[in-house]
Amino acid sequence: MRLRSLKIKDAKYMLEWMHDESITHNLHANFASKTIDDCIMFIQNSKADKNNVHLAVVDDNDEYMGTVSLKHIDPKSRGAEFGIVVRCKALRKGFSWFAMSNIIKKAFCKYKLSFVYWCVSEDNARACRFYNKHHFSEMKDVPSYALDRYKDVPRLRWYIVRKKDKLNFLEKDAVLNCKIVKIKSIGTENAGQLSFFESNKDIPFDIKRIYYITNVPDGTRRGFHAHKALKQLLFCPYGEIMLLLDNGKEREEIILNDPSMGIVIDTPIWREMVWLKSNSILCVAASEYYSEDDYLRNYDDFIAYISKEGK
Ligand code: T46
Repeated sequence: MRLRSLKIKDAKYMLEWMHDESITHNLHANFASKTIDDCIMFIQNSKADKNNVHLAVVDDNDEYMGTVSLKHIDPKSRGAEFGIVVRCKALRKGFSWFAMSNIIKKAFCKYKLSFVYWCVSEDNARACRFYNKHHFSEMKDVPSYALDRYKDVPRLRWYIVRKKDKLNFLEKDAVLNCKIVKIKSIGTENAGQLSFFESNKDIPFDIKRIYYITNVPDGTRRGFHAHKALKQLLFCPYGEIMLLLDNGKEREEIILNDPSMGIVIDTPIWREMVWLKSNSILCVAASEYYSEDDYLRNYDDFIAYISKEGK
């Protein structure tokens, strides 16, 4: 999937969601009367629009799945309103999160904005769950120019993400030398989410061992070691765990709190894990059978090892 400019060929799929009541019932504007010509005009006008960015989120065959937008870009406050709508067939397939996280990254990196905000009806439980799950903050001091746009709409909840927010998806795609991988996840309405990865496709090694750490009280620290050759994927399917990584020169931390995020550690790196919430689960897929000989459990031995090996 990717984001790209809107194309005229997208118009028929745009019209599809506009006439799909299951999609439009939570939207504030009225789309039922729109025609294919309206869609074509919107796509044409979007190219020269300086105040709004509208992009298509498309699948691997370049088929339009929805529109994601930065609207009412305000050059003074450097803020913009986020908006997204996807077709029915794109629901629960990861398109919404992909489009949202990528356009917010563009807002900060490409368009140099400082914050992005949006609102949703308090009655839209699915959207509120989605935004809360991704740790977006509620916006308390909503600017009057934004409130004015929705003055006739009751029971709105406002969200904001700022450039400086420490949200995982805004971070780099690696911590120290360790790649952050997106674990594929498929949601089922009112029935949870299934996540999966496959050896040598999603992670760069064969899996010989899986282990997981459970029943850990919050505040507990574990780890305090590096591995010489072992490659591992670490992920937290439940709860919140801080992973501290140290390559002998720098230390970096990352919070694992999303079942669809994993960290591949495939070089000798010192690691410590801190349980931020009781009973959080740490799962690990490892490239080798258990061998105590592969551990460097003393920090000085770790430094000596990486110096000797030139790692
Ligand atoms: C790692 C971090 C993320 C086994 O017998 N078999 C195994 O497969 C494993 C992983 C451990 N053990 C034994 C070794 C120790 O006697 O279980 C005991 C607890 O292991 P440890 O103190 O190393 O646990 P953590 O949480 O400090 O570290 C573990 C992994 O050992 C390590 O490889 O990278 O999780």
